[in-house]
Amino acid sequence: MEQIITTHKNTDFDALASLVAASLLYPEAVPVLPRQTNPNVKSFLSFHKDIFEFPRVDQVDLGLTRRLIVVDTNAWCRLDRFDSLKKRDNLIVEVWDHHPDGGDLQPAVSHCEATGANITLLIRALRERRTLITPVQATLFLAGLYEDTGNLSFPSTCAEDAFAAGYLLDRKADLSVVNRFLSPAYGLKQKEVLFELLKSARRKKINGYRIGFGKLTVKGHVESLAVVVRMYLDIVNVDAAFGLFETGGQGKCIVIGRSAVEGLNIGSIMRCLGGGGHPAAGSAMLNDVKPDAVEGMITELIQGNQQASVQVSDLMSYPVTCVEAETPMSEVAQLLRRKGCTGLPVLSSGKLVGVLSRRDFKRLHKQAQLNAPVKAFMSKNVQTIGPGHSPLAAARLMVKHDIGRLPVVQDGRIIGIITRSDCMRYFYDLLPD
Ligand SMILES: [Mn+2]
Repeated sequence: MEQIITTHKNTDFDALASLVAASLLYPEAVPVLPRQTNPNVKSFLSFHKDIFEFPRVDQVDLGLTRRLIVVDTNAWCRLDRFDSLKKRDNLIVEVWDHHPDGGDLQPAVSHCEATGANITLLIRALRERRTLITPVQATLFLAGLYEDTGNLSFPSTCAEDAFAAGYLLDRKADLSVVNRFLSPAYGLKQKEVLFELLKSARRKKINGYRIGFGKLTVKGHVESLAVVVRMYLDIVNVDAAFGLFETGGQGKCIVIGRSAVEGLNIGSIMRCLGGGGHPAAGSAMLNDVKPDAVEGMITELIQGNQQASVQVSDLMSYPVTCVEAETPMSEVAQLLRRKGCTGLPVLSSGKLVGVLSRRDFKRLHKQAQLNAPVKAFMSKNVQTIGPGHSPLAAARLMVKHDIGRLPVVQDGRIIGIITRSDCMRYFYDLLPD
């Protein structure tokens, strides 16, 4: 076979959809499926046997292959039995992938972009070429699109994914079929795993994020562990959950991570552990490591993760106008008016002792009180935050204590102040570059 299209092992719907779409774009090429597909894909394929039939990798001759088109992955190790092509020098590799970090395929032709689902990239190409697709194809493509974007809800979803979904519905994609095959494979075995995970559930606070770790030894092969971890995340109500599965006797640890918040990138954590994934979901397989050690590694990665992403120190304002504790209220009122701010930290011999906000002036009843020192009216229960924390941690603290600003303190000194609107601006992506 001169031209071959293939995709990653443990083929999911996005990968299968991309394989089928690529076969429309490259009619001369033969689509080849890895031997392992995930359980939902397996049942979809057996149901649609007459429509989607592909040779498996052990049924094709790679001797004459000169062009390899790879979809939904960028790494040799995720392909099934294509190693013999690795060293062939007249081979042209072409890649369609939406995983943001490059793998080692080093394609001559690359169609890579960070979209929520890979199928979105292929739908764009099919539409440009005005290739019509059948309702059955549209249904498969939509299953892939929904699977990889969590029904368009994962933070990695982009506008084009949603437009592509609209196009597929217009092409008569069947939602009841999509739902039937996407409905998670949650059976008796999965239920047992979930119950055990919940028994061992541990919640930890790491860098302002609530993280759940569930550890379990599983005997033999349990399918759909990712579905279980997703349910575990919802039930224990954390920002991210990790299932650490020791497979009995083989000394292997399977790690599955799911995140419900932006800023905690599961994919980059998993890549550090030798695996891969997306911002919201990923997995890795480690050899000869105990789950406790893996938990330690993940904890450190989440702590380190903050260094690479936006911190409170990037959003805070400085220098900060402060007042001394003895300053009369009349002067503070003038200062607030002049600076146009709604609150000020109060210092006593350089140390933060309180915060005065505009609201506190309501407690002034007599004119004479304007001569009283600010320390009599300030609130002394001061919440502060360190410069290295995440904007999310700052926002949480403000919501919890119903306050609009947090002094940023390092080594006992105020180095800045972060306000609710600083956080809002960040979360709504209005930060200037
Ligand atoms: Mn994908």
